[in-house]
Amino acid sequence: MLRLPAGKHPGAKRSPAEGGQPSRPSSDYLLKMQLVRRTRPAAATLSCPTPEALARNLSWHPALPTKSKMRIPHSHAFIDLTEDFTADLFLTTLSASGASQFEIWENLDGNFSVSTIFEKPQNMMVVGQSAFADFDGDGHMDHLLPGCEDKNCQRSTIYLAGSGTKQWVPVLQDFSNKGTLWGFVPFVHEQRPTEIPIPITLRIGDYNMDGYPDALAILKNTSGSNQQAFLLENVPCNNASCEGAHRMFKVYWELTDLNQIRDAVVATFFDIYEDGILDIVVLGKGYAKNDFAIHALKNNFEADAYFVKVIVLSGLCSNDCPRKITPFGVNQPGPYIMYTTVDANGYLKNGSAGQLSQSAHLALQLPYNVLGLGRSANFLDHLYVGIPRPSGEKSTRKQEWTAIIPNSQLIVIPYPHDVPRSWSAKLYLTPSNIVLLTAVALVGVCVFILAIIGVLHWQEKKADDREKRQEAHRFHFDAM
Ligand SMILES: [Ca+2]
Ligand SMILES: [Ca+2]
Ligand SMILES: [Ca+2]
Repeated sequence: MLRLPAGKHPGAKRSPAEGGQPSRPSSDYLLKMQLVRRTRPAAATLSCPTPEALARNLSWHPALPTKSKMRIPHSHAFIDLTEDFTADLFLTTLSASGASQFEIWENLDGNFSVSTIFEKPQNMMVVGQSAFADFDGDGHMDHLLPGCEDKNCQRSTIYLAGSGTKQWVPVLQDFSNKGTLWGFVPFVHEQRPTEIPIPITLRIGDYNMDGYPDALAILKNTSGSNQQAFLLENVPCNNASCEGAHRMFKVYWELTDLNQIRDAVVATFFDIYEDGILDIVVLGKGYAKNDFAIHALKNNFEADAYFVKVIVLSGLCSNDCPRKITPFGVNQPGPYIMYTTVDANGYLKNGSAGQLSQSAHLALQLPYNVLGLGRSANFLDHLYVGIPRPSGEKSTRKQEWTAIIPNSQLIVIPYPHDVPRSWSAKLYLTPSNIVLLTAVALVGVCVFILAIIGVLHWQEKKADDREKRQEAHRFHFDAM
């Protein structure tokens, strides 16, 4: 486990000046927080070890010798960026000259060592939060960076740095629709304490399950005051500037349901119906002042596309795992998931995702990963899962499963952590009409084959009888 010094922990309290939540939130907000807190202790005392017990096992030690200052607001991540299924550390820091830069600290033999430092795109003035997704569907993690080329975000851009490259390729530059120019909402340090400062953020999810992750972004009308959530679809590149990435984002300007939510502040994906299809949750300003309302939009996308939903648990018990109890635990940060399959045209297809790689500044990542498979109903040939490992441990913690059925949910229990071959995976299938139709078709085919066998058998028996009669007839004739 990585341990950061106290105060630098992602969960540590931050002052509003550092980009944390304001010290005096609105009364509604406070009320909700109190309600949540009140319900917590009862559940916590049942399953968690006492704070004293935890304190006994924890000790602080330096993990990284970085001298760079951290950028505020940061967008650090804990995700595998070196294709070895072990989470590395991605840091957003400031260079000596004060420019925004990115550091990748690779987990090499159990120790974090700096592998790459690279700068932001040259003309980017406002830098948003980095997001990670396998944008081009090659099985390796890519780095998406939204931002603006001027202070007021009149010219917004989303850049992509492909896996292993330091080269920035723009994947979305055109933010105009019917003469109206839209742009990201820049992060403002000094705001009224009633507002929550949120950096420019892309929230990732494959809403149409084609295997290419799409995104949700909040844009504002640069000439007016309207602010809305927009869906950005990942489509093949159709202009010269994004050629290096092969893919680009296309903004859905005319989605009535999303457009109806005025003054959207946060938008993210969530599988509300637990059916593997990602729905959308939008936080918008309510009708009353300083009031927020949560809107949920059902994704009624009904294409014949397939998915696999993977959740990697911590594989821990609250105390020592008593006998016969499966150590489920909760979903842990840092696992990396990759699949290989064959698409409808017979070509090899990959996809990958990291689980819970970011949390601060409302990253609002999914607690699981929904990997779109496109229209191919083929089995997943291989599904690899790797989890982070503690400092000093040299062997990777990675396991492979084969022949995973599409449209299923896989729950991976990595217990014990250091013996990947003992890890277990539970597969849950969602019974749907298609399953019933398949069963009917299967029974129908069986009955049809049985009928053919029956007819053939009957014909053969008839032929046998005829032959026997002829034989007997010939015998009599010969005897004469
Ligand atoms: Ca790695
Ligand atoms: Ca990729
Ligand atoms: Ca997609």
